Amino acid sequence: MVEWTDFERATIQDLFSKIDYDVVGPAALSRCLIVYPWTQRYFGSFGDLSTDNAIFSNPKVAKHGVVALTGLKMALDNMDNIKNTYSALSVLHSEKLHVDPDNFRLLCDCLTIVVAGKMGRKCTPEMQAAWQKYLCVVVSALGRQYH
Ligand code: HNI
Repeated sequence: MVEWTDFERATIQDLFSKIDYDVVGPAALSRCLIVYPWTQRYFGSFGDLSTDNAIFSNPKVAKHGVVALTGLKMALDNMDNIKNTYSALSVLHSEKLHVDPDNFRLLCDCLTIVVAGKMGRKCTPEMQAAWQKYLCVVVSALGRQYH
């Protein structure tokens, strides 16, 4: 089981409480689809992803950005049981969606850039370390059902 300090728990809670899901979720997923265009291959049913503007204004991308960000927050209420929290989503992404698990980290990195961009200098190295640890643990849990 992953150990969390009080500072880490409080920092992650605080960061999530300051996130505007409807802005940050779509921005992170759009960024991922633009910077790592091969991630578009999983979203063939989402319509036009042919240009940066098409991605930014695609309502399905926006909606799914919020879904993924909400999914990332699931662990917040289950910090001592993160592996089990993601077992169903891990099976879904591996067995049904066939998403290469390397992509989880790419999306999380895009999310970190968006969050850090919004926070500016308020984001300290210690806060970023706690956030990064949380995302790493979630990514590991999401990749757990792959074989
Ligand atoms: Ni992901 C569906 C959570 C990364 C491709 N994804 C979901 C759902 C959640 C979710 C929640 C909805 C499940 C349901 O309907 O039961 N995804 C997450 C989380 C991450 C993540 C927490 C964290 C990194 N997903 C990714 C990545 C990709 C991805 C990196 C591809 C590059 N996900 C998908 C696809 C779907 C999906 C594709 C189905 C979308 C749809 O609506 O058809």
